[in-house]
Amino acid sequence: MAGATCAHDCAHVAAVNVAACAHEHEAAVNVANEILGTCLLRPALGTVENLICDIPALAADGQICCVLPYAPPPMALTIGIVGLPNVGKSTLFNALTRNNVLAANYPFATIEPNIGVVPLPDPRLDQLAGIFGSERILPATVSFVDIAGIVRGASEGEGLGNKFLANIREADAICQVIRAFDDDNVVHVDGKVDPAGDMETINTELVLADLQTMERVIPRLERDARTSKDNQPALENARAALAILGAGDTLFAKGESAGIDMEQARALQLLTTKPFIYVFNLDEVQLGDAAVRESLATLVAPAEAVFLNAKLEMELTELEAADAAELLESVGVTESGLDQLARVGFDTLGLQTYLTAGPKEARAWTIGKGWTAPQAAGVIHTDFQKQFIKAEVVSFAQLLEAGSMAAAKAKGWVRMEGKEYVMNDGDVVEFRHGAGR
Ligand SMILES: Nc1nc2c(ncn2[C@@H]2O[C@H](COP(=O)(O)OP(=O)(O)OP(=O)(O)O)[C@@H](O)[C@H]2O)c(=O)[nH]1
Ligand SMILES: [Mg+2]
Repeated sequence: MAGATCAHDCAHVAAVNVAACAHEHEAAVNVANEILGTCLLRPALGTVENLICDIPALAADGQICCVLPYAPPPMALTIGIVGLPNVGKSTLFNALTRNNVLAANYPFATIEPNIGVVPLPDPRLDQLAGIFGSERILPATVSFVDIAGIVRGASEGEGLGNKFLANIREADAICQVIRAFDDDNVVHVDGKVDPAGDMETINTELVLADLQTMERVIPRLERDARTSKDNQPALENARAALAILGAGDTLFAKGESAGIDMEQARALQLLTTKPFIYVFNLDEVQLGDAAVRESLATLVAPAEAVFLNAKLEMELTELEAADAAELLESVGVTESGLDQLARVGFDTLGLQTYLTAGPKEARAWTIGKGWTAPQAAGVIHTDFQKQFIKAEVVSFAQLLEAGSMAAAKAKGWVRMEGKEYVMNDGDVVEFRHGAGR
């Protein structure tokens, strides 16, 4: 599946694959190291360890050949885009990633997945680069994976079937695109625009895909449980998850309240354990209509809803920032689709960013909410975490108010924090560590 983004010789990746399959861990690491200088297997996989761990799984799904130019930071938010055919997934993908993959007025225009890495908009970075005179800016990134449309009966082989769902198995969140726009010229696979019905169809197919996974997983867990009593809880957890899926519910919606160990369920590669973000593709009139937005939001609550017009988003990419903002405002919207998706994605997944800056670069790093300073340092380099000493921290707002690091220090706003420090969004940090000494 080497697509338009494939920038590297896939034979290398196949070599890693072969080595990994032969359990020659060291050989695989060597080959991976060789190729990692210039490329990555997937944007979500930042380290050699991850690459190696995921190779057997990726190989099993035939995903091994998708190579992207190396660039992303170690932790990037990856969002998989799903929905019925012809609802605007690829149009949205193109708008988000400023790409030009086929978006066409017929079902199943997309067959192979498209992967795009997008810098996360963060106006703080420009200001930070100004303060430090940084040569370049490195924003955090969000990756989007655009896949083929799913139809009712996909689990039974209808349309393109559901095998391609494996392409979003690595995604952190699932973004479901739902058509609400009316346009007689754009075919709807079920003959009518019906947001609630479409969501039901997609949710059902995702649940059925998980039930198929369970058919493979449960017998294995049963065998494990017979071998050792210690494995019994894992089997029971899977059975409880199976009961939820069997009732037609997603694990994201019902798992936690039913006492499911979601970490364990996630490890079983069940798609519906992932957080869902719902994107309604509205026309311009609907977009400005609060009543329409509210009625759609109630369909998905408590999950978050994003409202946008995919075609308009596409037009926005061709405009200067000020003109784009003006056009959005003219239809009653204050935030672009990318801004909304990134914000909701970060919220849903409990992510935040912290900042580093110097003369070379001003950079944003993605971490979880509640992470400590050493954990945050580990995102830059695992050695920084292992040999963490202290973190010099100032909030972005205070640094901006002071105007320089020296002025912020003079005001006593720059703090020396230790191992227990819990990071805040927008902390500007310099880590002291013993690595490389
Ligand atoms: N009127 C209108 N048409 C749209 C909008 N978004 C997408 N379309 C049109 O809908 C058709 C399908 O768009 P795609 O982006 O290819 O849809 P998709 O969901 O990727 O479809 P598959 O790849 O077939 O699953 C194209 O002709 C688009 O121009 C929208 O917001 N309004
Ligand atoms: Mg498409």
